[in-house]
Amino acid sequence: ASILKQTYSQRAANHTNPAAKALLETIARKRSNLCVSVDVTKKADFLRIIDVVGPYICLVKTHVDVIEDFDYSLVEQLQELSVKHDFQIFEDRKFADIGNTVALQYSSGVYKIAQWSHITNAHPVPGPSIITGLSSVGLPLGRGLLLLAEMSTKGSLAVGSYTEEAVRMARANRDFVIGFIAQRRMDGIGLRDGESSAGEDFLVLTPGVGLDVKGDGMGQQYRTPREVVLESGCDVIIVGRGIYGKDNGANPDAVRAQAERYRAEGWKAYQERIGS
Ligand code: S5P
Repeated sequence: ASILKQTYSQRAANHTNPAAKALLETIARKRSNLCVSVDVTKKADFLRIIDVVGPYICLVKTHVDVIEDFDYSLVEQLQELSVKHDFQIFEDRKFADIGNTVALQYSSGVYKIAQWSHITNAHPVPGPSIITGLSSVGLPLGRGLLLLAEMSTKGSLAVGSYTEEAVRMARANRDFVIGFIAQRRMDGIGLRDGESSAGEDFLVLTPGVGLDVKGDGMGQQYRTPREVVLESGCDVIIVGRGIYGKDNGANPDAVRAQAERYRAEGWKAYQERIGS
């Protein structure tokens, strides 16, 4: 059956990359295709929000470099929460440099992202060598990479042949590239004459998801979980401010209620998509 109609469990069984498999299994086990994006600048806010939303999510997306009081104990506490609540971790690093540099940025420095982040992402703009660099670090650790094939922002340049080339780069590196940050399914995009996408199953993780507002005044554009999962065939909804709000998640009951709401909407759209 087309990937669109397969369950997350069926897809997990056919994946060989450990990060893709673990994410799909977590989604199926927790009945949640919700990834929360926790873009706050204080450790205490970060950990409190994750502890509250933990039961409702498959994945936590971080921007670890915005945390002002970062120290490595934060990573350990994040890992403890990921075990307690059974979710995967995605550092949204958006690598974009030459292979040698991204390998250093991924493995080293203050954050040592490859040590703790199951999934990370990269802009395809440097070409295939960015995958070579990142996979030299991440593949031996069982990590997975997402390519930014499209963006949610108004006026994004990641369109047309850029998006097609991103999919071709992924297709040529299926051991490490597990999918895309994009706004729709990428199946069949960029295929040349005689090529087939049979056997491919790229995950599509989609940011720019919100139920109450259409944008943020800084170029972000929001669509609903239903538009993203049912109409556009994406696999995971990424929600940030829609869940933790304007006050860095100060009210845990409000944060929990939003997480439950987005989880329910995302799952309903998926069930409708697979026709169950
Ligand atoms: O195209 C994109 C790609 C990403 S990874 N658009 C995005 O918004 N993102 C990220 O998703 C962005 O960096 C932010 O962390 C999150 C969206 O946050 P929200 O508060 O607008 O839901």
